[in-house]
Amino acid sequence: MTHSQVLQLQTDQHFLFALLGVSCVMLLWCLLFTVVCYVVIGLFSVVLTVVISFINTLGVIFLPHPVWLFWHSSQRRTAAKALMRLQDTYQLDTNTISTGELPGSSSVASLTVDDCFDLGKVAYSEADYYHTELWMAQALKQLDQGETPGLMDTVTILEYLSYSIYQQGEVERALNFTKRLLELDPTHQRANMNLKHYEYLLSEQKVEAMEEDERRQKRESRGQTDDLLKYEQLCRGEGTGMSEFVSPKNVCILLQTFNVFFVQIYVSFTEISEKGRFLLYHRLRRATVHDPQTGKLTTAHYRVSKSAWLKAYEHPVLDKINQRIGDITGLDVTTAEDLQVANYGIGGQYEPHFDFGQKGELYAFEESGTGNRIATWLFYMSDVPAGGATVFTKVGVTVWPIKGTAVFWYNLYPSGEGDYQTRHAACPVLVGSKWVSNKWIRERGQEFRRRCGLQETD
Ligand SMILES: O=C(O)CCC(=O)C(=O)O
Repeated sequence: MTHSQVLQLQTDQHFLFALLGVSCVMLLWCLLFTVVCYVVIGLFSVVLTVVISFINTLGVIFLPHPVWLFWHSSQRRTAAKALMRLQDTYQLDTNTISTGELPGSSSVASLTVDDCFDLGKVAYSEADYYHTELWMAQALKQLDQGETPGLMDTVTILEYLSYSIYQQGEVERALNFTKRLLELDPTHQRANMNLKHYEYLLSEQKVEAMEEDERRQKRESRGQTDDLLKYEQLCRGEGTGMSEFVSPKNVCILLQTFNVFFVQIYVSFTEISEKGRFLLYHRLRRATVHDPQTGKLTTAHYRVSKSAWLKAYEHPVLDKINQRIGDITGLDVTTAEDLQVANYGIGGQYEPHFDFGQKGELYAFEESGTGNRIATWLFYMSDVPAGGATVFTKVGVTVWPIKGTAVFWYNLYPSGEGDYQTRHAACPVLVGSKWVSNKWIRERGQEFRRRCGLQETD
């Protein structure tokens, strides 16, 4: 080895050592940076908590806790909202829910004071003072009955309770709960301020009795539209039921209500119920709706279920089903959509809607070239212990899901115009799980099977 080669080797070695040294230093810096970030974020959240608590003590009558809401996991919030939806739809009182004695359910799971408080807090975060009051009152009731609270204390519950009552315009009741709070904690700064504020309002408010009445009415209907009120009413079975007409011998039972034509049939495809579920278990995804503005598929709070599509070639039974639907309805099913299987868990629902694409709406059906959804075949693949009916809000009909039955209706008049009497919905499941499948039959292919009428509504 020459002298210059030895020198070169030494230089290379030095270079490698230097590189190693720099890498180690950089690694250490990265580690240090991570630790510092971790500590800074931790400190920041502590400072934020202190600042919020301080702001809270300054607050006069508000309970500005919006930042706490970031601590609520989104799943808890979603579950809490679903529970309140069930509570409204089925007019369940908080005690029934809290004790877990739900209709159709044999297992009893009860809620603790803290659970009730959490539900109230989710409602509070949505400025839903109606449910805040209900759940805080339930938490208080359970405390009064001697339940030991985990994290919550009576003062905090009373504060939320009185504030939500105040927000609903019932100052006198809010005042009474504030007084009760002050008996427990006479130095409570915000409650003392609120007390003065409520007393002041009451001295002025006597003349507002009528306004108060109006507020109460508004609160009771919770700003619901007639359509949604009807939906809830029918979900509770306060309408014309259909199930009592169904006979278990494949007999079609017809009910002609205005222009809507229903048939609930025992088709006894138990095979599809079992195989369909098996085939789809891993394919189910959150169901989507068409955004009428963009024409694109999107998820929506008013449709809560999981669904997937089954192609006819995936199992011989699917072919049989298509044939059978075609035979029963007399319609051409070769242009129909694939079978959509849907599963609704507890609280799962689909609020009132039409299956057909409406005029002026951008809808995906146009792309397929097979026309609008002329008819719907809805197949019940499971029984549902409580809730989960299909309801027709315009004609006031409730169809209870019975495994092995199907319901069929035309969405369009023979003229091709949409029939607005077909507005329908899937009620929230109260207990159990609901499985259905839909076959949407299209206009193309029906030209000689269902001839056009001369009038729009023929
Ligand atoms: O599940 C139901 O009862 C109704 C389903 C429905 O309306 C739909 O998927 O369009």
